[in-house]
Amino acid sequence: MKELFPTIPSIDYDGPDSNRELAFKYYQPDAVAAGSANGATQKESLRFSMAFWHSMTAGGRDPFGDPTAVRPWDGVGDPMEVARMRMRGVFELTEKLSIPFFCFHDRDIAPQGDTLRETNRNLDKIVALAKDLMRSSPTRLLWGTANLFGDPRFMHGAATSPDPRVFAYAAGQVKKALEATLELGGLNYVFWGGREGYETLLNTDMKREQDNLARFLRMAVEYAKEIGFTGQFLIEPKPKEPTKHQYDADAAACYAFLKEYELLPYFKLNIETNHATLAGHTIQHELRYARERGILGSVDANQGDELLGWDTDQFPTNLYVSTLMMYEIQKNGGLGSGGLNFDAKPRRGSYRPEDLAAAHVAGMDAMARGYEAAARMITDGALEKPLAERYAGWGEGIGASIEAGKESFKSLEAAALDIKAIELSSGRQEYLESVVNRYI
Ligand code: XLS
Ligand code: NI
Ligand code: NI
Repeated sequence: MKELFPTIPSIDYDGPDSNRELAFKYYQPDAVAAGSANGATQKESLRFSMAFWHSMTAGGRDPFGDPTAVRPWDGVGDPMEVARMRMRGVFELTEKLSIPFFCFHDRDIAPQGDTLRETNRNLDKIVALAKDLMRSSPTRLLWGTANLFGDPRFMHGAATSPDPRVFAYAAGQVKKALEATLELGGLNYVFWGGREGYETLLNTDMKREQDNLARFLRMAVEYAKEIGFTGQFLIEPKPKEPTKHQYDADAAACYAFLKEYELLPYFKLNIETNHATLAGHTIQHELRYARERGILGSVDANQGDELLGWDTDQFPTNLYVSTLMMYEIQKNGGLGSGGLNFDAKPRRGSYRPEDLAAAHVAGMDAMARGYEAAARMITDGALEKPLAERYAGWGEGIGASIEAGKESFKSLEAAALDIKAIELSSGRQEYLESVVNRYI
């Protein structure tokens, strides 16, 4: 088959001193990952994924200007032919970059028709092409999802629309997206509630909308069972944008929602870096919160801009952040069926196909380097030892007795009444920050 991206070679490892744009400086797909107990390779441990919507469908449009990206399907008018080229494109690029997975929304990969029936027919054709391409390619599907936010019919929400016809349409769409994900052997299925929220409470029955969202998710669980889809369901928290407030605002809000509606056994979270920062949290906070509750499922790896308050979806290149991310992920025992999906797009000025490849290289190197640093940090117990010391009081005496449930306000008051000064130990924050720096 003719190459779509002839200027992008197969990317190889060139070492940390290399300054070749299209070469890995840290990521060695076939080398054993640092700290791996079972000899897993970096490729198997990092589980990178390419986001179809950013890498294939989007072209760099922003609110002030037209697309800038130069792509092989420019000027090819027929939308189905463009869709076929893009699907071939994602396989070509993931193979050249040693990225084992990709992810898509239903509407990224195939054009809409006049009716859902027609749209589904388009989707079927492209899914068949993807399945065919998989026969001779190592690239696999990390997750599928449905775009329930782009079309004007979703302006007031999808599963949370005040109009039940929209709820029905969204249900039909997710049914089909689940079938497509199953057909392609997808390992997970994602729900990101882009329009599941509100612009103003003046026109919103919040309780009803959340009840309906829970109904919708339950139907998805039931349908998955019916068709034999055993992949992991994931909710992707995000506080706002496009709506003013989204119900899946952050990991804690998702946890409360899943618990309230008894959906916890069926869902984990897909945590995105830029969404964490929009929610006023660090990505480490979101990963930690999710892992401590056993619901850390997957990661959308990107980063925001500290000076811009929206989802800029930049490729993640911050080593400090990647190290702490990888720390949490390794502490979680990896991501299971999840992965590191680059929900990221090159800047508008990085318009060449080579920039798209270079952006992935930069992100993969940052993640690989963070992974290695985190593994060394964990092997040395660099953070664990000071942490254990800080909480040592809970392992003995009154601390152990409190944690064993043997104390009460009365008994504790009796123990406290005659304590004079309490000499606390230092939190040593700056020292610990310097410890992390040493490993990067
Ligand atoms: C948007 C989200 C979206 C999800 C998939 O901000 O990140 O891209 O990952 O619907
Ligand atoms: Ni995302
Ligand atoms: Ni996002």
